[in-house]
Amino acid sequence: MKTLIRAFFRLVRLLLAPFMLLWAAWPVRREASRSPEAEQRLQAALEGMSLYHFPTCPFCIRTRRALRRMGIDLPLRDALHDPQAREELEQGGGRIQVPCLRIPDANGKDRWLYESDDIIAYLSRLAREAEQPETRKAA
Ligand SMILES: N[C@@H](CCC(=O)N[C@@H](CS)C(=O)NCC(=O)O)C(=O)O
Repeated sequence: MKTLIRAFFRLVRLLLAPFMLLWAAWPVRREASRSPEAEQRLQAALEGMSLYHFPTCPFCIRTRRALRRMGIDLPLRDALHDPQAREELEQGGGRIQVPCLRIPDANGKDRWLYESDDIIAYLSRLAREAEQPETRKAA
């Protein structure tokens, strides 16, 4: 019975995949562009980060679209098709769940941020702080 249910969901995922990919590729409205100085600060803050994802996972697409909207380009690690990325996610983060943002730590111990809402909020904050560095000092 379990196998049947799993096969059913796999079939549903397969049928939905083209629509999900279309949604993923659909244009987004880009937020106002940053000054070169803010862009430089943002790039410094994003240094070494990567996003672990599945190509057709709705939470991942939502996150990737939010990144495009914010004009943030992060290296993507496909934890569905790339066994090494999957292993890194499981070993580093502790579980296979995507999206997950890998944030390098100065001490060499990475932080693994799960939950699309949290990832989007975290990156929005970095983008905001890059625009207004004084808010970072005040916080
Ligand atoms: N609440 C989470 C949900 C994430 C989620 O359910 N991701 C699914 C893929 S769509 C997952 O990682 N499943 C694990 C697996 O399929 O092994 C979020 O918003 O990020």
